[in-house]
Amino acid sequence: MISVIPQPFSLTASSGQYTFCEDSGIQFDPEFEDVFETLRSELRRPTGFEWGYAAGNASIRLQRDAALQGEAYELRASDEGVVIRAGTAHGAFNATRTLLQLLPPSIFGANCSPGTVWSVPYVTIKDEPRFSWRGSHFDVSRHFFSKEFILRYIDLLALHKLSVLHLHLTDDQGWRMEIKRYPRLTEIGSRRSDTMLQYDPPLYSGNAHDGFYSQEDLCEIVAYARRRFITVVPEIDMPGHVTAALAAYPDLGNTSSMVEVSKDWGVINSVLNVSDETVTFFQNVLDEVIEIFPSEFIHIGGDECPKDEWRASPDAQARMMREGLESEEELQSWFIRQMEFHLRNKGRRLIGWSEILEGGLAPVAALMVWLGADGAVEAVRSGHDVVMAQSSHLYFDYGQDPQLPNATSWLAKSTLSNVYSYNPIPEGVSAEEAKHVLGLQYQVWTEYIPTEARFDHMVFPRACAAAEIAWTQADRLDFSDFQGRLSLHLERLDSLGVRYAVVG
Ligand code: TNX
Repeated sequence: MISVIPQPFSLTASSGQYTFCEDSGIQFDPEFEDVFETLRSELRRPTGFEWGYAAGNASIRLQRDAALQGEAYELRASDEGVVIRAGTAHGAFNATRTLLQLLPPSIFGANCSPGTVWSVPYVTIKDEPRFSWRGSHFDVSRHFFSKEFILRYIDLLALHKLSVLHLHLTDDQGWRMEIKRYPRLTEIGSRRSDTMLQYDPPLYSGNAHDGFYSQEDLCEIVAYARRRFITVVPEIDMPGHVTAALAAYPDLGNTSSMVEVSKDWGVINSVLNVSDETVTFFQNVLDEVIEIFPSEFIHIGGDECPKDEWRASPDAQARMMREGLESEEELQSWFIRQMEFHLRNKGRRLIGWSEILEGGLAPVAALMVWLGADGAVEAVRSGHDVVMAQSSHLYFDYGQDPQLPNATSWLAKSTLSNVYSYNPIPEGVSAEEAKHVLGLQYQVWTEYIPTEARFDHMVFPRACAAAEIAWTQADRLDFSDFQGRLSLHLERLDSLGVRYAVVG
């Protein structure tokens, strides 16, 4: 059985298979040298073969074909071996992800499997993605995860041809990125005294929780991802979800009362003040973020910012007067625009959650839609790009087993078929407007995901479904066919040591 996830654009199989042997070599276009190196190291360990460069008679050929654009590739396996053609290294890399899935699942094993017949079926595949933004969000604030775990996750994303890792680096419960100019952000902000285990009735772990990434760690993550054609999009959440920053630098807040790095979940009332100093502080933070992360988009959060403090603050009210703003929602937009302007000056684009639409969207900002699709429709109609990330289908902190009660207090469920059925093009949007839908991503909020095993369980296999709907053309999507392919794919995840959920 041929099982490729995500399903390629077209795949034609014929009878027969090509078998690799000890002498199998790889030939590659010089532009694809990095792709060759990565593939070689992946093939070596499980097969025990060398996979050296072969000038003639190679078993795998990575050829450049300028007619193929962007991420597109073609892969043909026949009695002459495997020929991969692509116009870019990204396309060639995508092809190698498919090639690995044509081999026996033990190709993903950590150990050498002598005696395995390393063959691929004769097949012709032409492939290209439906969307360019095929993402996973990862909340490393609510729980800290090690750099090594993130690197492993990047390989898993690449295997599924995902293209974006959105790191949610800051929130009320922890600031996880080293900022050289403001060391207290991590000295104070990366540590909380306790962790909520259950919302109602409240129950706590009794243990402190901490951790952060040095700038060096983050550079390593970015470089590792880049080699696998994954863009890391950093998020610094503001002007709400900032309790960790306020604990470190109380002057950023609206009141004189001290706050602690939060041990509770939910929406917290303490938010940033709107002084010039606070705006500058966060612009300075973004400057360090830009240095580390080369992504076009920089995420500034913008979600769930309660307005009570601004309503009560004479300074905030004075700012509204001065700037001619009529509501606190407009004040939030004003704050976001300060960041947008700053990022634009540095050649970057701002992206933020649904709520940044509320008081008017900054000119070139893009919207990450987690709430209703109305926001997406409004944004695309006014010429803004959107990334679809709706909680109705793409929140992987939600339970996935229809039989089990929700482990979390959040109400919704998101089963595998629910994820697969998600339509990222909002209803009523024209074909022209739909071009502003860059793609989709699933979110992994980690309030109730304290361990790596739990992470695997919540993310897989739903990530496989999300990857398919982001990559594969809508008319090729078929849930029962997907389930058939998934059964073999799970053997690959077994080889990789992924502790996926077994549901139903
Ligand atoms: C809402 S989505 C949030 C997060 C929570 C999540 C839990 C969004 C932009 N904000 O802060 O972690 O719900 O499902």
